[in-house]
Amino acid sequence: MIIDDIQRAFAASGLITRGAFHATTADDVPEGGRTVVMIGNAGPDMWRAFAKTERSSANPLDSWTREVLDPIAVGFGATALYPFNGPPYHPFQRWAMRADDVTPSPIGPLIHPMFGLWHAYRGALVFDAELDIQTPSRTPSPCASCTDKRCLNTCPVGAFSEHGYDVPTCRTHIAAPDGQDCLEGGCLARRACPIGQDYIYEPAQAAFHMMHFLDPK
Ligand code: B12
Repeated sequence: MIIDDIQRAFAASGLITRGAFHATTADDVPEGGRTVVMIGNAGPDMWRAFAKTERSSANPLDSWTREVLDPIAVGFGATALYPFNGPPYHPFQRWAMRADDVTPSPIGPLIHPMFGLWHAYRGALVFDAELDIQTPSRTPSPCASCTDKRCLNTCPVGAFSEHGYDVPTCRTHIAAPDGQDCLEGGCLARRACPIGQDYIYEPAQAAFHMMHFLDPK
C-alpha cells in the first residue's frame, strides 16, 4: 500500500502518517485533491529528530517541517499543505477527524485513544488520484467515559469553562511568574488527562510549544 511507502519515507524524521481520507466537496480540500494523507507527530519522536538540527529561522519547527515534507511530496507526486501560515488556515482538525480515530476533547485539541492529547499535525499530502487507503477504526471518545474531567478543573486560572477557552487569561498567566510550571512543563490541563501518558511531550518540547504560543512570530 502506498501509505506504507509514505510512512517509510518519513521514518528518519520521527513524523508519522496520521490516516487518510477521500476528499468530498464538504472537506474544503483545494480543487483537484482526491486523497488526503495526514502527517503528524505522536509523543516525542519528531521532537528528538528536530532537536538535532540547526535552528535559524523565526519558526524553526515550521521551516524544518517544510524541509522534510516538500521533497517527500514531490517524490510521491503530491502537494504538501501545512497547518500554519494563516489565517486563513486549512481545517486540519476537521481533516484529522475524517482520517483517524480522533474526537474533540473538552479543552479543544483532538484526543486519540492511545496518544491522548500528545499528538499534532505537521502537514498533509494531497493527491489528485483516489488512492487505496484504509478506513479508520471508530472507537468511543475516551472523554465520554471520563467522569472527573481533570482537564476542565486543573487550570490554575480557570481558562477552560462552558464558555470555551479563554486565550488571553491563559497567556497572561503563563507570562507571569506563577505560570512558570505551565510555560516550562506544558499546559497543566493537558497534562492532567490520564490518556496517553506514555506519549507525554518531553519538557523541552512542551516548553518550545508554550513559548511559541506565548510569543508567536
Ligand atoms: C489558531 C490556532 C490556535 C489559536 C486558537 C484561537 C481560538 N481561540 O480558536 C491558539 C493560538 C490560541 C491555539 C492554541 C493552541 N493550539 Co492551536 N491551532 C490553531 C490553528 C493554527 C488554526 C485553527 C483554526 O482556526 N482552524 C480553521 C478551521 C476552519 O479549521 P477546523 O479544522 O475546521 O478547526 C475547527 C474545528 O476543529 C472546530 N471544532 C472544534 N470542535 C469540533 C467538533 C466538531 C464535531 C467539529 C466538526 C469541529 C470542531 O474548532 C476548530 C477551530 O480551532 C490550528 C491548525 C489548523 N490549521 O487547524 C492549530 C491547532 C488546532 N492547535 C493545536 C494545538 C496543539 C494547540 C495548543 C495545545 C498548543 C500548545 N500551546 O501546546 C494550544 C492550546 C489550544 C487549546 N487548549 O484549545 C493543534 C491541535 C492538535 C490536536 N491534537 O487536535 C493544531 C491542529 C495545530 C497542529 N499543528 O496540530 N491554537
